[in-house]
Amino acid sequence: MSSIKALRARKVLDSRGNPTIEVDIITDGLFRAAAPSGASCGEHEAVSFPKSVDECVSEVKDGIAKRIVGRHADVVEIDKLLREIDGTGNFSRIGGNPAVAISMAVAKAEASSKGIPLYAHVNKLLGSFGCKTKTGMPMPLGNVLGGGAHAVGGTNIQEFLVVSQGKTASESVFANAQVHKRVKEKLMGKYPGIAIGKGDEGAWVARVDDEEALEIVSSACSQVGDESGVSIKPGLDMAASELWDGKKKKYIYRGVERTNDEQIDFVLGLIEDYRLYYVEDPMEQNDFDGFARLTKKAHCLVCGDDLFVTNAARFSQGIKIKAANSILIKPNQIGTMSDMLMAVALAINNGYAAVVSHRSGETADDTIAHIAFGVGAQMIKTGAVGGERIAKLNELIRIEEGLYGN
Ligand code: 2PG
Ligand code: MG
Repeated sequence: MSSIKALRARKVLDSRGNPTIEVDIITDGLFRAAAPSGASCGEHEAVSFPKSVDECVSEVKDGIAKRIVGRHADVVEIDKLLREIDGTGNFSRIGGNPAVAISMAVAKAEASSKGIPLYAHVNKLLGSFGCKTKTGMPMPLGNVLGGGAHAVGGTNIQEFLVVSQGKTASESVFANAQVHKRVKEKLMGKYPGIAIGKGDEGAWVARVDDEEALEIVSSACSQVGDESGVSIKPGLDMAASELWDGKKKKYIYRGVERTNDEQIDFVLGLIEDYRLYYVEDPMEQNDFDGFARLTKKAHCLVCGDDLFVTNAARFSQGIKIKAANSILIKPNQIGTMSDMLMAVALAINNGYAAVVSHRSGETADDTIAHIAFGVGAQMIKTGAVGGERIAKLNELIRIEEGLYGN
C-alpha cells in the first residue's frame, strides 16, 4: 500500500456555476476527485458545506491535510479518520463534500497501488462490507424531460426518466440519448412555437403538464425502442418532498392538491397507465409508511432517495417495513466511500435494486461509473447528455471496452 505524500484541495466550478471542492491525493501518482451538489437535497443528508466553500477548502488544506499526509492510502482507514475529525455524525463540521472528495481520491490511489482499476477495488471493498457480488454493467437511467427544483417553469414532477438495456453499454447509452432527441422533436411537433429549454441535468424543460410529459416520454421510448431493437422503458423521479406542504399535509401540484392517499392512488395510476419501470421518491422523505403502502401495490421499482439518503441506519429502518424495493446511492449524501458501500451491501443482501446516482450539480468526475460497475448496480442514474453527464456515460463505455477488448 502506498503512503500519501500530499493532499491538495481547491475550489472548482460545478455544472450549475456554483463552487465545489476538488481534491488531489498524491502517492506515486496523482489521484483526483470532485464532489457534486444537489438542488433537491434530503433533510437527512450529510451537510455538504457547513461553511463557505472557501472556508471548507482552507480547512482541508490547513488542518485536515496534516492529519492525512503520511498515512497509507487505505480508504477504510481514512474514512474512519474523517469521521473522527468531524465528530458530528453528519459531517456538519468539516462538510460531507470535502469528506467525499478526499474519500474518493484516496480510493483511486489505493486501487492504483494494488494495480487494479477503481471498479475492481470497489468490488473488493464491498466484499469486505459483507457483500460478495459480481461487477456488472448497469443500465443507464437518464433524465430527458423535467422541472421541479431543477428548472423554473417546467413540470411539477422533477424528472421524466428513461432506462435502456442494450446488448452493450454503448447501445444503452446511445438509446437514451436518442430518446432525449426524440422528446424534443415531439415537443416541437405538438407545440410549435413553445419555448423549450434545458434544466440542470440537461433534460428538456417545457410548460407542459405532468401527464402530457409522460405521454411524450413514453411514446418516445416505444418509438426509439422499436427502431433500435433496444428495450427502453420510462420512469420518474417525483422528488415528492419538494411537492409536500408539511403544514397543509398535502402534495401541491399546479392546480391540484393531493392528500397522502390521493398521492398513492395518483402514482399507482401513473405506474399502470404508462407501464413505468421505475419511480423514485413518490412520497415525501419522512413517510416510510406511505412508501410501504405504495410499494406493496406497485408493479415496478420504487426507489428511496431523500427517504434513505444512502444512510445505512435509515435504510435498515425502511427494509424492516419494506418501504421500497430499490435505493438511490449518492456518495455525497453520506460523505464517505465506506458508508456508501455499507448502504450498497445492505441493498444487495436484502434484494433491493441499487441505483448509483449523480447529483444535479456535477463536475466531470467519473467516479460513480466505477462505483456502479464495481458493485454490479442495476442502474446508474446520470443524465442522458451534457459534458458532466457524458463524463460518466463514456467511462462506462471505456470500462466495457477494457473488459472485452475492442
Ligand atoms: C435527485 C437528484 C439527481 P439533486 O433528486 O435524484 O437527479 O437531484 O441532486 O438535485 O438532489
Ligand atoms: Mg431523487
